[in-house]
Amino acid sequence: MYGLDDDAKSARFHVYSVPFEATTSFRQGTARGPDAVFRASHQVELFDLEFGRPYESGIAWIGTPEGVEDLNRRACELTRSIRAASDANNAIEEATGRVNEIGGELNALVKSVTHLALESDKIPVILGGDHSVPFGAWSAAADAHPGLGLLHFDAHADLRAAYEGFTWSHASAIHNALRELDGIERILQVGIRDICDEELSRIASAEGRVQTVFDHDWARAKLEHRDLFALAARHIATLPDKLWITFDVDGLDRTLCPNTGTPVPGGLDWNDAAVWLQALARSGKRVIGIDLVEVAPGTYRPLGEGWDEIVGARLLYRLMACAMGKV
Ligand SMILES: [Mn+2]
Repeated sequence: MYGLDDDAKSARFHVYSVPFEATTSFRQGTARGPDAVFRASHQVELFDLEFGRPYESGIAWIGTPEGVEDLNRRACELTRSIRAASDANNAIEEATGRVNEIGGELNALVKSVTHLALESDKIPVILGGDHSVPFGAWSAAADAHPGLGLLHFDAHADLRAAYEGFTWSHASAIHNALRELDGIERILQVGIRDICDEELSRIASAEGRVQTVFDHDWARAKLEHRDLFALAARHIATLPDKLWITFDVDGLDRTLCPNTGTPVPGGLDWNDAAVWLQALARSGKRVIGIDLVEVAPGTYRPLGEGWDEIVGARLLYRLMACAMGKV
């Protein structure tokens, strides 16, 4: 990956590909994300003017854990049949139950590889796939480091309970983390601009466990020429010392992810994201794991061939720089 030849033993970062998108609700394609990001990584300049030299820590591409592709194929077939049905019936209910079981199996698989990486003192990097993919990784991380913080970049709050009947829906990722993972102490959400009433109440009832920086508030701070670095640093300071970063690429402006599954107008531009990541890298917090989800290489190419994955590969590189803490 990134044109490096690092072996798994010496590399600090272990990158896992998890091409799973069973509950994608609008536009498919993110299961092809990991391979596309891998290919695009070869075009990334290893010296990053702002973020230094993440490659010095060693980045090893571990590949796809055995069984993931099969789970994805089975679950996608079931979701297709559910969506094709005109009304609810017993068969649909049964198929939905099976999708939920498959989601549980995927969680267990991702949890076990993440656990292995953490145990051998590596920084696991999970490349999705949709936003349901990293739940198992967060679970392993929360077990290993109770009191963990989650830094969540996204257009969506992902606080829906069992969206469309799917327990492990991409739209329920943070809801599930709050409900199931006591080891996650606090969540900071950034870029959020698509949210329903139920999700807003969920934030309120979490009593400070979830803190949300809405996109419109960030945009206003920009217009008012406020000190964005200080603003980001203040929010990051409220997180625990150990963090997992979960980055849904649709938190970025849509021009940076034209083929992602559920795009929303607005969002962080490239340099806004850099401000957040610089603030994080300089915060003294320790990043113990990373996931990047919802990158989709598609056929809509307003900015030329391979744009979604070029952005994904560069973003992932910077996320790893944050985990090195040297910027
Ligand atoms: Mn999203």
